[in-house]
Amino acid sequence: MKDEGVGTTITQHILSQQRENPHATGAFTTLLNELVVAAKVISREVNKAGLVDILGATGTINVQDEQVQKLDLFANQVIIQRMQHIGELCCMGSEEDPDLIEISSQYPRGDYILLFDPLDGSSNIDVNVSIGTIFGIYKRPPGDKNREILLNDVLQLGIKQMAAGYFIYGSSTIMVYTTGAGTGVHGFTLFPSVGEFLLSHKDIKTPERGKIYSVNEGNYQYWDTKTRALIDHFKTRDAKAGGPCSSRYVGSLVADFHRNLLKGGIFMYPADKKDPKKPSGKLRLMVEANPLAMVAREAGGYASNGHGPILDIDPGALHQRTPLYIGSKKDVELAEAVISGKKKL
Ligand code: AFP
Repeated sequence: MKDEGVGTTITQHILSQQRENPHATGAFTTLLNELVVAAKVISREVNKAGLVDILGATGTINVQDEQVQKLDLFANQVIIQRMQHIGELCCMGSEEDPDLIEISSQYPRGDYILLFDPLDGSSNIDVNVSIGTIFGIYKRPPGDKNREILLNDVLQLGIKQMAAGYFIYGSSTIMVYTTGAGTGVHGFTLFPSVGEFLLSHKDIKTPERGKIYSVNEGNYQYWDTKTRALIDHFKTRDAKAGGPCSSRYVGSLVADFHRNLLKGGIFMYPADKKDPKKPSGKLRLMVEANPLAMVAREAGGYASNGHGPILDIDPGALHQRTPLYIGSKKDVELAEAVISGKKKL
């Protein structure tokens, strides 16, 4: 991978990673390649979303008298349909489906588990703000491969992810992913004219401390005093400590995270009292926090729930929610110290 430069395709990159692993079977390569194809299909559809006024908004009837499918459901279906036939997955889990998604019996099963949020930031679809797909890949626990896969097999610590990443459908379509273990975080941009993702961001490293804080401050009244003090700190931090920070928040986790990854900063979705049913905030551990936490860690950043690493949380449910503090290491460490009560501001 040392000689890789701009122009390296995602397929070349995945294959060269496979060659560096003497135990690789090619299964993982097949899996990632198919995910890339699914993302290209979603990207094409997202790009058409700007034409809603001409073609009919999602959920309505278009000029051909067809029902226009909601984009998040479309993305969900594309991923399920494309991924289940390759024979490398034993099950999937999606933000859109309450239960595990079984692999249809007509296809062979493999050892991998794919968890994903098909279209994160869906409230931004109709207003042309970047949205994305987030994914994390795990291996089923060793043992009898013919045994039916159970929810417990899927509820693994984030640290056990074999790969994680995201696609952003924005001013261009970008894929960022890592296979962990020091292999780095790499970004690939889709060149529509050639239909390929080409290496554009090699070995991304995030700044240790950033100048951006990203949070929905409309929730201020629902936060506890520690959370309020933390956000006030980022706004008023003195220049010597790299402040004051700028506020940037578009409401698509994947887009807010990506910007902060490249520029440095912290994204926060704290616990709040807005909805008694969601005391841990809004974001989902398995399909949002864990994959991005792995990317952040591999890029030199950190992700915490305010008390410890996201990647060490033992999940109790597929759709478990978690507070999330993620981004530049020093900023997230400070957030953790404040929220856990170790440091007073
Ligand atoms: P939607 O997919 O429902 O738009 O939610 C997006 C999201 O899960 C995440 O991408 C954002 O960071 C966060 O929610 C925004 O939530 P608020 O609207 O409460 O700020």
